[in-house]
Amino acid sequence: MSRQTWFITTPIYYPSDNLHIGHAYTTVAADALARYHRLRGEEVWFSTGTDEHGQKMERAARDQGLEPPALADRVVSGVKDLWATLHISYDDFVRTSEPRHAAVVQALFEQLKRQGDIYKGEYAGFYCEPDEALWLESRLVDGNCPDCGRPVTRVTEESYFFRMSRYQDRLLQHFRDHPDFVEPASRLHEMVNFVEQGLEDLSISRKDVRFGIPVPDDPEHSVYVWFDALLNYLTTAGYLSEPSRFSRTWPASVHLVGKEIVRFHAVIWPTILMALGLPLPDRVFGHGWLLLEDTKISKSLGNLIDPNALVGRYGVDAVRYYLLREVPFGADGIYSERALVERINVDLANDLGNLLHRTVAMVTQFNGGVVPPYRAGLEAPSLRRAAELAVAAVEEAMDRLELHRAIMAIQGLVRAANRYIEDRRPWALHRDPGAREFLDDVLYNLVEALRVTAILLSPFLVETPERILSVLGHDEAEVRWDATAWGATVPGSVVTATDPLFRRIDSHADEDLAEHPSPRGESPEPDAAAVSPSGISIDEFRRLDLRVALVRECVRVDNADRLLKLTLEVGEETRTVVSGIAAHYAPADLVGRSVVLVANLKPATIRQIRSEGMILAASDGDGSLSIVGPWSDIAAGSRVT
Ligand code: ME8
Repeated sequence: MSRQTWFITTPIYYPSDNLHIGHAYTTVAADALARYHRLRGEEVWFSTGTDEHGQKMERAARDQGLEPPALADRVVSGVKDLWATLHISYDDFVRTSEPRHAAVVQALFEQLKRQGDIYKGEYAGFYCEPDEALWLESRLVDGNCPDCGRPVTRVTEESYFFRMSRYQDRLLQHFRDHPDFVEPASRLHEMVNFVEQGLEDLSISRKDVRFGIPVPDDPEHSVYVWFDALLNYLTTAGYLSEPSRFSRTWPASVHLVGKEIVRFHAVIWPTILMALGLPLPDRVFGHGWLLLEDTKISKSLGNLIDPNALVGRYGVDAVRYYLLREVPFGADGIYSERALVERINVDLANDLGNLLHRTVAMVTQFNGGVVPPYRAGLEAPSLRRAAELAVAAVEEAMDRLELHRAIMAIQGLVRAANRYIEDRRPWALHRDPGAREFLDDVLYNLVEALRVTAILLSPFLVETPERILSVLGHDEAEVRWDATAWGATVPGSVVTATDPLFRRIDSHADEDLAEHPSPRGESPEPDAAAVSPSGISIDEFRRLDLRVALVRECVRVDNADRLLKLTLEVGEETRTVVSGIAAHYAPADLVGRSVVLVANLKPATIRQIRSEGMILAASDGDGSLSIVGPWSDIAAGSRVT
């Protein structure tokens, strides 16, 4: 494909009310992807905007005693402020009320009508106002909207139709030829099923909507809000207004959307593009929802969480980090402020902040604040290898839009650097006059690992990378992807002490396991000295009932920073286990994974929860921990012998 620009879009949001954390989630994710591609030296176009027509906007405005344009103006100004607060680096903010957009919609409507893809008929169906979706009776579920389950209203009126049915076979063929067109894969299957049931022609005009784009030559009708909204992607790519940019930018590389609007983007949108003779986007990625317990965070449910307030409380980077790291991108996840605080305390303050603090303190104390020369070869390249692996892992994860995995890879590098300090013990090298050159290498490697970490973090965090680089004596100009190659730190650079990168937030009193950060619940650490040198007999070993268990659910334990409560399936049985691994794993990392359970451990009560066993994990004594599990699929309940 000759396209030169990497083009990413967010949905254009309804400015019917202030946006909430769910909208911030999509937009921050799109921003991280846009920043990543810019970092790689690519030309990027990143668009977002607002969807200002339709019944939903009219009703919201009426409820507030306003006309829709006045409501939109007010909300859009807040949306732009929010994107500034979150440092969203969009290239274009398109409002569907703008003349440049109406021009595109009307021109394309006319083109489709001329070529016979739009015709006038009679619409008899049902309308779901919250989704702005039209349905035939045959698609309703128990008389309600099949997407959201809410009531629908009957609509019978003259309408223009788009001959979507014409494109059914081509669309199915496109799904077959481009298995990455809709992601995650489960959403592609839903779309295939939907289309295989038969595509009907789509009603694309309404008579009772006052604020909409008028149908050319028939202003009694206005263009259906979704037909209007989807075309925003062409408006922002420069269709009509900037043909040369359009040819560089279209088709879009990624339409990032929430899972509830995948159907509009993966079925309706490609058929419109086929009719227009335009190439289809490379990917439609439908991410999951942020939920409050089991309920989607939404405007209509009123359970809003204001991202402005969160940024005010915790800072922009903490909020961005939490949004992108906490939930595997694509899956649903539960929003929790407590989990946000834990991410700040564990990942940002403890792991990253301490690494910077310790490194600067050691370079200052052992070498007068000057980065020492690197004598390649003296020191085993373990940290360099960890950095190179992290760079490759970030590349792979970002190509798959697995943002959480990209951050996990960076976390891995930070932890490797912290382990490296424990391992090499620079303070002991400093006391040994014969180890001077060795110490120099160790200090150099730590500074270098931090420099690479800062660059890797720069798509995700917007203030911290620069701070790290400036503390290390580097400047912002060095933030380029190829600068992640090892060895760019120039010996002789001067490091400067600084305030902590992130301050720990005192959440709650320390919990039970403060002294035992192992996954062993309340059971004491085994006393190594008590193990008989002659070993245990096989019968003694068999007294342990070890079982494969499947993690069905996992949640954080209230008021206990380190504890997770796991619901395990063990054969026919369900067990609850409390485990002190929250500093190492987020609940979403565990659900669906198999672990090994000590099934006959005496139950213990931890934080008023009865814990029925313990799961096994390996730890290396300096903070790393890895859960132990079977190597291949095996039934939950299987005995481990
Ligand atoms: O659907 N979790 O606009 P909208 C995750 N105008 N993401 C969420 C979310 C949540 N709880 N709540 C909202 C529209 N989102 C149309 C789009 S595009 C041509 C037209 C995000 O204001 C997510 O991206 O209802 C979702 O798809 C979008 O906001 C819906 O925003």
